[in-house]
Amino acid sequence: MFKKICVIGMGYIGLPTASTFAIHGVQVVGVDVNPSVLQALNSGNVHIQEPGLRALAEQAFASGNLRLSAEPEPADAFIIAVPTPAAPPAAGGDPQAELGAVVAASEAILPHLKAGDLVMLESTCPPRTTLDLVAPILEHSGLRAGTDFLLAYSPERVLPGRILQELTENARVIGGVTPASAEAGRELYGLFVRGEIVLTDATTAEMVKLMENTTRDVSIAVANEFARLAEQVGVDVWEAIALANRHPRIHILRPGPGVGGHCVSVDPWFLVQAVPGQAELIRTARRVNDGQPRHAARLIERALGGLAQRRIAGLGLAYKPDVDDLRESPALEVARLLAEAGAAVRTYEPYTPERTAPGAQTASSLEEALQGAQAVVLLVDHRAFRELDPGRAAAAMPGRIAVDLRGVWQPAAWSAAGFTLHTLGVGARRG
Ligand code: SAJ
Repeated sequence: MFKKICVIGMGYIGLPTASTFAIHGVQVVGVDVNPSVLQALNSGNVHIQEPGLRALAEQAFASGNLRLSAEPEPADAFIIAVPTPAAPPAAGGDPQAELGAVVAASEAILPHLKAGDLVMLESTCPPRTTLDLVAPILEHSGLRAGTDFLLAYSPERVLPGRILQELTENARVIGGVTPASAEAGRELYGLFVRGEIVLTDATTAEMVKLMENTTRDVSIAVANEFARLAEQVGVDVWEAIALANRHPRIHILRPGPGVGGHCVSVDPWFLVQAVPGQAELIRTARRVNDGQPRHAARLIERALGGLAQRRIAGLGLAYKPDVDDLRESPALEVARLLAEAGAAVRTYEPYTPERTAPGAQTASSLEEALQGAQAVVLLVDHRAFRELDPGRAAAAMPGRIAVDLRGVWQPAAWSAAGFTLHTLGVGARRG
């Protein structure tokens, strides 16, 4: 039934999805409104760093099944995989979902929609978006959603760094505006998904996605709050978490400088906005995690006895280890806060060495970042930084202060190299 599909949005989700369908024999038109994305892909440059993606995209183009276009065209199915960021409204207040790209994609599909087609929304959206926003736009065609054409929501749940594997192996939830819509979605994704495919209604599927990322955000918030408390009461939170996690039903996540990325730090706001005044726990957790970069900056300030004129090497800027993605990165925010307070900050991000935080300088190697530094701060626990030999740091920098915001550096090794190590979540033991 699905001989030809259009995938709208050639980003982190759209490109892997389009390529995977293509190598499974489906004719795919990959659509993006950004000419530079199309240009890059057409000249063989995959603009997203993700293990295996370049090879997959090359295979998809070589198969002849994947081609690119600035606009959708008639197809059996349309998949919408466009960004849905959140931003505070002009008047201020909590961030709100920006659904302009979903509206634009739906409007672009409209002229090509015909009876029997399937439209599948994958972008993370506030509850009821499929029913209340996408369906009415598509019904301008004169066709009825769920009867004349099929409409469903299926959240992507892949973890950056493991996208290709999780795309095929994860369980997939498909919520239709009618059962027939969900069934059509099962047929579509069944072409390559090996995980279980579970059917529900569209709004439940939207909630499922938001609940997953919100649960993660709230869990990280409580870990961050434990870290702040531990610092005050004189406990090592990492030891305490390890011990608590020996309880068979407890799994406390890791504290850190905050929550970043375009998902976990954004999606909870879609639930907060859904029913004003109802989601106070979720809202507070967001505020705790958003306050964590400032908490980390204060920790660094205490370690250095001030920030003005202090020379600081910041290791890593990505939103989490071993990815190149800087979106909503708390590391970036910590570096920005340090620079704003007058410190001379030099950062080194091995995946994107040309990038740095506002007010900071960029280093193109670890040694260059450490040169002249009074303190070295672990912002992101990329593998190379986790395994950093303190002796190498001692040889490259004059200062002997180290700050670990990720709880991965071994105090004994740093102390043996002459450093005083300050770790987030570790209070001075008393009595
Ligand atoms: N983080 C902590 N402590 C932890 C775990 C994570 O501070 O114990 C921080 C990370 O450093 C990072 C942020 O949280 O800044 C988010 O990282 P993550 O690994 O939790 O999640 P993402 O954003 O890379 O991917 C999430 C995943 N969702 C869940 O695990 C519930 C993924 O499955 C989703 O597909 C993805 O969001 C998405 O696209 O929504």
